[in-house]
Amino acid sequence: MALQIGIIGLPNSGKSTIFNAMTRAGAQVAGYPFSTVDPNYGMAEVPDDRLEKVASTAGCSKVIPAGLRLVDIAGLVEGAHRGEGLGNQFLAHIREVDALAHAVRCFASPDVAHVRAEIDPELDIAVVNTELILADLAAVERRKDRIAKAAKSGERDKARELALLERVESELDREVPVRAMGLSREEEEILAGLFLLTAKPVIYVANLGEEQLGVDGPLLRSVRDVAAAEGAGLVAFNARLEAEIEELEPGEVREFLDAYGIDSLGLEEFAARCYSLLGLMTFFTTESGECRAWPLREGSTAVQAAGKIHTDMEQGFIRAEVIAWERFLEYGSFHIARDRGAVRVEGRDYIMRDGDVILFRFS
Ligand SMILES: Nc1nc2c(ncn2[C@@H]2O[C@H](COP(=O)(O)OP(=O)(O)OP(=O)(O)O)[C@@H](O)[C@H]2O)c(=O)[nH]1
Ligand SMILES: [Mg+2]
Repeated sequence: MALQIGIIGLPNSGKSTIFNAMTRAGAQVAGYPFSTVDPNYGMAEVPDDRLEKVASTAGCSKVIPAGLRLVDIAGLVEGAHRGEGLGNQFLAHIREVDALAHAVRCFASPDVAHVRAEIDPELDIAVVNTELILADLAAVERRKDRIAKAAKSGERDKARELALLERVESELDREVPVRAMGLSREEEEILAGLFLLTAKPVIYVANLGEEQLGVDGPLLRSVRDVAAAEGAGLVAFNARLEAEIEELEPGEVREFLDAYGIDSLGLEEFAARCYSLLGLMTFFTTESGECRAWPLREGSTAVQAAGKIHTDMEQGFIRAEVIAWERFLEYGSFHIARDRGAVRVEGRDYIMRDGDVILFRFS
């Protein structure tokens, strides 16, 4: 199963607009709240400057970028943890994803309803985060009840888990998300089975109005302050404009950006940041005229990488022939690089590096 980013936020914050621009999947976008009910799923391409270079060096006619799976989730409102709005149903959808992109409305528009009269990013974020925290508190309490007896009767790991749960509970009570609690790897593993919502890594997406582009205004600053306080990521762009850019011919993009004073594509940065939020890196393959970028969890081995391509490759794995992408460009082909001794032969436990160009040998 590919790793997934869930787009969350208040109703009408622009989640479906972001999703569509990223995936071209054509989800419903509307000026009324709760236009999304069932989640939309789609793949977004992750832009990578290296891919075209590797492809043209290898003489590949077909180029396939790495994909990122996005889930556009229904808007969350106050009381969602008790089932308000679409409540528990979408908390369950949030539970399924690996990381969160939290859309925050900064754009003003009389045509698009907002939960309150004014746009207040800090308050809006708090409404959503409070719901996630309350849902986590409920999950922690349920788990405490379940293990309390075993812990009291002297089961060592249950007693340890209970102590951890109590600590987590008191931090959640102070509105600290689990991701910001500074838990150890071991503690995270103990909690993993609870699928806590606030343990997921987050990137905030400030959805700016056109007039706010290129300006470090108060609304953007307030999103940045929240992100910084949590150690979370931040990207800022105008979702509707970015969606329009996606529709343009490549030759028209620069002019369009200049007209709005935008210096780079927000969605491209967003894709790249989501990718690293998920702890992903990229390797390249160049066989049979097809150059492809593959996403892979950092720290994965060669045999795991082979498994991303095909289970046959994983099961019949013999060896991997590897060269860093920059060196691949220098030599101009696998063949020449191999002749000059620049291609390394690696076994199944080789830890893959970002930018490896790789050829798997399998039986
Ligand atoms: N002015 C302006 N309008 C936007 C922007 N982004 C989205 N909208 C509009 O806001 C409305 C809501 O956008 P959606 O993408 O449907 O919002 P959503 O968060 O998916 O909403 P729900 O699914 O109802 O929770 C639509 O009318 C969009 O056209 C923006 O950057 N600027
Ligand atoms: Mg929507």
